[in-house]
Amino acid sequence: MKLSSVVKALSLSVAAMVCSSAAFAQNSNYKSEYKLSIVVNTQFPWGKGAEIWSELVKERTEGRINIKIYPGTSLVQGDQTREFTAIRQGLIDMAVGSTINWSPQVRQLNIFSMPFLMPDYAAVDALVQGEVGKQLFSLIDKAGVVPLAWGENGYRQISNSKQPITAPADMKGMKLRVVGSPLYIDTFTALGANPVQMSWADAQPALANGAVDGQENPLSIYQGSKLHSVGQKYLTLWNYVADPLVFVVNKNVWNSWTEQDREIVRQAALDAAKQEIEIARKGVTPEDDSMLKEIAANGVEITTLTPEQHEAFVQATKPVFDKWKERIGVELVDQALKDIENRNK
Ligand code: X2X
Repeated sequence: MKLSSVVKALSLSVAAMVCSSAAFAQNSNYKSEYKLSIVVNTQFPWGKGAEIWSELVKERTEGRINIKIYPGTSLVQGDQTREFTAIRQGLIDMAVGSTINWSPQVRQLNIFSMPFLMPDYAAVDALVQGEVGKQLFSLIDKAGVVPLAWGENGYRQISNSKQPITAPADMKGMKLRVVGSPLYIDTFTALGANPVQMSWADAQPALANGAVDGQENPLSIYQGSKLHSVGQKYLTLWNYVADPLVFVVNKNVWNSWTEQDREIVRQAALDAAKQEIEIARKGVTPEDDSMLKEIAANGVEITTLTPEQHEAFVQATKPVFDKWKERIGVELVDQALKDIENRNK
């Protein structure tokens, strides 16, 4: 063997050793299981989205990435407002989370909770798929969490155990459970109600024992949680806000994966989110009102607002909209308004 070939053979085998040890290091960085957090369980569209994502990832990575779902935000003892911080810190590896629950840490996510900003699904789509969605993803990323896809919890409708709501006056003094952003306290205070912030875990017993009179949530959550059985007999469809979901991964976990696996996880999130949105929109529209029919069949009185009644709620919450426009960022909200205006063009 010539010296040059010996050197070549030697360097090739050294290169091979370096490569395989790098591959080994990479694989040994992989955890045997990744913890994925969600608020509700896998019977809900939200949870189904997480389940589809997990299954696609397992299948497409041939088991290299194994996801275990933790419903009930159990990794933060049910306190969903601490979920984002726990993802950032690595206590949670992955999540499909609501923009509402993460808005204490990323205040711009409050944009979806601006009262009566988004009149229809086309408006929601225009925001998440457009410039606003892009900016929000960049803010989530800057906060240390890798965002991959937009899903949907849905339009949040109001229910209560006292009486039909057709005007703000009907809500006077009503004790209503709201989610963990102060924007909701402002909105319901402006409407004359008495809002109390609590986690979803605490809300269900509070509804059952009458500590609170009502709540607001998408119909899939209302129905899946059987809220008619805890006295929530009056339901008003007012489409005042909708909360998108975000499919995310902790940044260190993300960086520990090979580029190929990152691409698989991202594509799986996009595919799962698309399916999840379809599931979330089933049965709750005038074209397909099967879930509304099921709810009515349980003896629930469903109220749909006339345009005039709707306008009274918009006017009553206008000062809240203006106050939060400043807090969220005038530019971002103006971008949203522009995109909504142009949504059907
Ligand atoms: O707590 C709620 O109301 C829920 C389940 O919709 C969210 O996590 C935002």
